Amino acid sequence: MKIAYSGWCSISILLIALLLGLAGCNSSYPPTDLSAEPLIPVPVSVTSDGNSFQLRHDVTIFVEEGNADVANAGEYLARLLFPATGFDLEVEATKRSPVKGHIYMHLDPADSELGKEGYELNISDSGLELKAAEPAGLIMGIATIRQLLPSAIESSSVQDSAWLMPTGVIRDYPEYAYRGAMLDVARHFFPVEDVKRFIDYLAMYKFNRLHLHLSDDQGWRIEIKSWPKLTEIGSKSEVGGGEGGFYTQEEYRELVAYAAQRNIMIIPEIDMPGHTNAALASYPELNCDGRATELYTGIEVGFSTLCTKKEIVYDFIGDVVRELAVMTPGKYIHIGGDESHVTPMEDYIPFIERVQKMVTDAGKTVIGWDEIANAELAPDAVVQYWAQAENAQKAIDQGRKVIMSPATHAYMDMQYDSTSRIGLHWAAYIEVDKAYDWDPASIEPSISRDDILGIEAALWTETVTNIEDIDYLVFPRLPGYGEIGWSPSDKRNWSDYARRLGAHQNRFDVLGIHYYQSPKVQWK
Ligand code: TNX
Repeated sequence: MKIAYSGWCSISILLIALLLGLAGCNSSYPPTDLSAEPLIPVPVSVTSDGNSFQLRHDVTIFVEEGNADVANAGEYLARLLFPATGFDLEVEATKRSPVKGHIYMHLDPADSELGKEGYELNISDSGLELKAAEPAGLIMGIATIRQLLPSAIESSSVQDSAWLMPTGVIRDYPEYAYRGAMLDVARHFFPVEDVKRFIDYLAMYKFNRLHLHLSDDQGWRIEIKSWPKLTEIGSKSEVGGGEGGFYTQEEYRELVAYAAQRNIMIIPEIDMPGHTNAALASYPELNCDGRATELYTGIEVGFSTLCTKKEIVYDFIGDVVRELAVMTPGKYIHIGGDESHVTPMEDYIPFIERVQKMVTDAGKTVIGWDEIANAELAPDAVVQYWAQAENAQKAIDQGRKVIMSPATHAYMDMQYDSTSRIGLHWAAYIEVDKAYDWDPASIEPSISRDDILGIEAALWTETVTNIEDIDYLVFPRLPGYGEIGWSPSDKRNWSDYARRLGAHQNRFDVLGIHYYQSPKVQWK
């Protein structure tokens, strides 16, 4: 009753307190300190000049004339800004330099420090200039612009906001050329829409590789026209007995194009000679005893193998590799090679050597899990370290580069702690701090900076059935892997990162990401 009596007064006091509180949270409004922005990955250099730039409905995105990639980047930015701002920004080719009050995007190939993916963003109260030595750098710069705008920019519907960003200069380029994430679509199948959403996540944090684990014991997920039963039979299962699924070649190409627009190369993996039960169930002739296996819906590993002594197995792989190569513009094909526990080593080695040759004959570069380093590696083969440092060492001894995916730190299917609702824990529990706080160049004493092509965080999906599950394991660990791959190690530290990550909470909320609310992060 007492509360009702002082009704209006308490409500107004409450409202005022709330408004003050909101203003307090948002202490820097309008935003004027570029160096205080919680950017992930943290840029190489930021200079602040204390003003702000406002994106208005009448801003034009000017793009350097005569370059289709620059024009595409301009269109990409316009499309990204449209849903939340409602501004239908024009993209216009120009020969001139920046126009006052507008956005200008161009290339400066002479600025070689920026490399393939670096960019320079010059924001003043009278305009925004984004330049790069190559088009990919413009896409990376756009990821930064996005984070400099209010979180509401991530909304899919028009928001009432002043689209302000602080002024200054950012010069930024990646530490590692390969910054990847893997999605296992074999243990559980995920439709095209989910994969696109996953690609969107990668684009936000400057990843440039998506490795799709397209085949395993539980399912074959890519249409191969010359071996149709792979999908007629082998795609129709998944862990736990769901209906499975596969991508048609057309859908796969659609994913390739969607990723490419965001500077992400898709790397298809066909895992062999182990992890092949779905193929062995589809085609009896791939088995040594000539009998098809049953489809498999459990989560054991290491029990299946292609019959490495049969010629038809190599006809099969040749066809698969050729079809994959045609639909994959990116340079890599991943041949798996992990956990082939029932393939004797004396069969495994010649098998891997022969399959590498098929991939190079198809004009592609081989990637394989670290076990493949037991074989003689193709001249430019890349080895993905996940478990055994001595295998990585064998690759380094052969003069090859390594992708760092240490299961103890970079496996997003590991539980955060023993209470995590899904996930495995055979390698470790990986809380957000552990996921972030390691350095690729020092985690294994025998693997040094020069040996490393980059990093990849893997999401195996034995326990992951839908996009909510993906979100829960991927967020908030993923941004950290993005930063490890992009930012120089002397710019990175956990406590500063935990603060920046916390500030991304609003973005996760606006995007409807079902993230794990880790107690390690300083949430807003
Ligand atoms: C090991 S990592 C595997 C996968 C499993 C994963 C589960 C690797 C190359 N092989 O087959 O899905 O553990 O964490």
